[in-house]
Amino acid sequence: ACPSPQQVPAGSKAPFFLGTATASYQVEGAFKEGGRGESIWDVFSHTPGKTFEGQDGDVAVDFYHRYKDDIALMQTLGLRNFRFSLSWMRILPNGTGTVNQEGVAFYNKLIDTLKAACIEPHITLYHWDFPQALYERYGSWIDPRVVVDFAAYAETAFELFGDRVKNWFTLNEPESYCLLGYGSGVHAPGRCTDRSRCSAGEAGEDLKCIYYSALAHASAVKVFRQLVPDGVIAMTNAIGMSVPYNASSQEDVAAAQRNQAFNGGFVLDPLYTGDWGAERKQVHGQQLPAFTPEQKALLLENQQDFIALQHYTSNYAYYNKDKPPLLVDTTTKSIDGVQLVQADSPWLYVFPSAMRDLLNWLTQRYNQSILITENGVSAPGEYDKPRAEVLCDQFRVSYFQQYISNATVAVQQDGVQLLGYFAWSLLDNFEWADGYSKRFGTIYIDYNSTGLDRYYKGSSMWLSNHFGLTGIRSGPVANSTSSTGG
Ligand code: PNW
Repeated sequence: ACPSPQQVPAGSKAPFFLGTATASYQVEGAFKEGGRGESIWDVFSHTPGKTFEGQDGDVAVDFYHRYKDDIALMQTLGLRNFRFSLSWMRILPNGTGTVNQEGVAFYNKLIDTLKAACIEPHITLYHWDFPQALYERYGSWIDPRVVVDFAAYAETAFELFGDRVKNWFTLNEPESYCLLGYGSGVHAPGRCTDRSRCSAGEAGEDLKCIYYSALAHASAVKVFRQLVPDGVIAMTNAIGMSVPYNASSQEDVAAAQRNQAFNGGFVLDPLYTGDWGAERKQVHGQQLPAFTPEQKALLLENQQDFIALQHYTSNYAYYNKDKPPLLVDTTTKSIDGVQLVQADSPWLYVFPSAMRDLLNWLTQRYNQSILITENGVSAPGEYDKPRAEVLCDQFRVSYFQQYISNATVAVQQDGVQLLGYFAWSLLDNFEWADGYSKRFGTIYIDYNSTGLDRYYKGSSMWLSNHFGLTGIRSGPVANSTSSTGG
């Protein structure tokens, strides 16, 4: 028997457990194997001009074939928790209908190998790879049929794996896939109103997407309570913190609070109140699809077990008298003129103290415990640098060290209830529109080697040490053909 994977080991410097995370399209590859159906990300990445250098997830980091080796790497680091997502199209190639037994067999092997290694599986049902067959029928998250189809897929997954897997997530970051996939069009399915940039779409689809995502989530939670009564479930949400630019300005403080409620409450307000937040109503008005009394009841009666927070970056917010109050300006330069350090990804600035502020804001607004399901960084220049330099990823170590210590202070001094922490990501992987040019992994992939060889970066060893995990090998060691080591 395995000791509890969520118990904090003696010697840990953090009062919460550690895991690492991945997502199906970003790591699996094997896009035409095992009876897998097509997804919107296959189509999008194969469309010229959509991703960095036209890169795609056809092979990705070949996790589909190499998962045993990767589990062995996790074991060596002492990792006891692993979050991954199911490819909807491996289980239901057309999104609905007949179950593909080969896809089920793959996830059964993955789950059973993890369990044998005393690593707890945490499953995300949907991490952005929507079945193309359903997209062609009704356009995915902008149509009510998605609520029924997602709940049916969720039911299938709970029935198949719920006997062994007790930790579940419904949808990964609706605020990301709705705004990027239906607002700006830079992610699949590439819809937006600007026809010069997108092939399809109309105004308001990003809001419809959030609306149907919230309803699909609640419908899946409802099924979950019947089928996996001893499990826990949540949606994951990408949330940053708006910090007042000038803390002694009442106007900046108020502007930052409005911006925080507007962004941080976008999806969580509907989940916890059954309705849009006041800030959203003010800004979007009639564009917001209204929740009916039945839908409100569905949301309120099927609440998640905790907040699953994905946090990478934050900014300063300030009052601008020339703008409507809810269109708040932000900056990455402090009032003292200090510029926040930029990661390799242009949207990601390092702002560690905002982690503590955010955990407190969420606790005050929703009074829930929190699980950090993603936190991580791409380090400047990692794409081009020689391997030896990338492995010595002091930038990422420093990021983790500062963010985790701020989370630790939030627990120990502010009373935030933090359940655990998943670093993004276990492995370098397909970073969506950025292709392989951004490396979020704590384990390096040599994309030039035929075996897609893995190497520990310093950050994986730092995490293992910080959480008191090095040397822990509680389970039977999985068969490994891996020759990588650190
Ligand atoms: C996450 N932000 O999305 C996704 O869940 C991962 O699949 C992805 O690889 C990872 O971030 C790194 O990009 C986010 O702007 C994208 O704060 C953007 C933000 C947050 C999360």
